[in-house]
Amino acid sequence: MNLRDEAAKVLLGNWRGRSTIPAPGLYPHQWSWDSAFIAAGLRHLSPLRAQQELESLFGAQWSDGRVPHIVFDPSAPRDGYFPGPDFWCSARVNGPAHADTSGIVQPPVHALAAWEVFSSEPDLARRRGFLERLYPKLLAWHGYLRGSRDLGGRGLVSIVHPWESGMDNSPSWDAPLRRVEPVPAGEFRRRDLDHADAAERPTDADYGRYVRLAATYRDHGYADGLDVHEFAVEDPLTNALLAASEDALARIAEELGEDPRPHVAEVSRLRDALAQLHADGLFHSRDVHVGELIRGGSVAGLVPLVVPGLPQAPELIATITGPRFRAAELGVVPSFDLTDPLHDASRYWRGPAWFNIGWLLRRGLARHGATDLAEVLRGGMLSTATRSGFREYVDPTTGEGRGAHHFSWTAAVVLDLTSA
Ligand code: 9WN
Repeated sequence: MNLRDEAAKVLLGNWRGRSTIPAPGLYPHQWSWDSAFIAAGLRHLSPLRAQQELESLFGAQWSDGRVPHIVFDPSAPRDGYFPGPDFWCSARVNGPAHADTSGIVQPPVHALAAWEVFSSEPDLARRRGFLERLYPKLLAWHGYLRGSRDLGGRGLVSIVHPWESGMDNSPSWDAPLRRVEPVPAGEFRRRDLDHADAAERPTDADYGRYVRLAATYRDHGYADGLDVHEFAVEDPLTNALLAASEDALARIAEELGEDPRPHVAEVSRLRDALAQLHADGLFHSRDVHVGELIRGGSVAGLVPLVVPGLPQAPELIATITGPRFRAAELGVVPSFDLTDPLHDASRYWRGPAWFNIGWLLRRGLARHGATDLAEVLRGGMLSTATRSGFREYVDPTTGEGRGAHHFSWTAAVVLDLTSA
């Protein structure tokens, strides 16, 4: 079987009728940012399914505009994933009546995916009113982030849980998490370790902190405010993806005969606001409670490359090829600085390379004229995905597969990179 057929097999196998699970076993529901990456790959197999993927996610949008990080599949066992629907749903006030969802969010990459999905089959999308229906929902989603999550008051979105970053276990969260009292390991049952190696997943103490933060948010009815959120961090990846998605919204608005100018202005505003997070050749998160940057080498700090017209792009390109990330040599990008003692090549977001991030960086590099390096990453990701067999993440120096098998966004990225 060739690579594209194998990738297609993964995506078709993980399709659940209206959406795609990230991977069998470990992740049996629909995840928010996974669905965006999946849709960008699925459009090459079935433009209709790609549209449905985003439509089903936004079908579970809350009345306050938030798009939940998990939409639970009612046909999957209720206790198959922890924290499941029984944990999240007891206190929802704005959640949809027809679906069980979590109450936190994930990075806003959806408008970008929606534009890609539309562009691959515009006639079908126009016939189905795909963008007409999605555009107001995307506006409400971005409106929630801008309106309820500018916790630092500096024009940047704050995430309120490490899971909201999509990079749950990044060393960037170590300092703000240290202030959080973990829920003792005996008071909940992790299900992830039934499916994955403990050495490749977060520790029990960190899991206890994740549970504490989520339970506190839930117990406040998912209201936002610095008094509720013990963890409040301005994350460069979230804000950069919001800017890239606003750029996509400008195109979507044009297609629909709406005014694109507010979106163009928003890209420029976010680009300026992001500069507050820039230092030492990349962007950093900022701990809102402490008022300081969390210095360190997370790959999240390179993702602003996706922002059009980013003035710091040459510095980011120097950093991605330098000793901290060695992207030109490795063909993939580690999730954390290779020279930092905290780098761990196997554990989750503390070092391994991930395909969704590589996909974003490749686009960003091409956008800023680094086409040779973009091509190196394309080749590196394709050969690593083949060798590792569509794993969730890989050791960045050996390419050895880690985490879940048959991982959907890995397959989606392969399909997209082989269709370019
Ligand atoms: C918590 C589904 C998700 C991804 C995240 C990744 C991991 C969940 C977990 O899996 O997070 O949301 O249980 O660890 O970190 O990026 O969306 O693939």
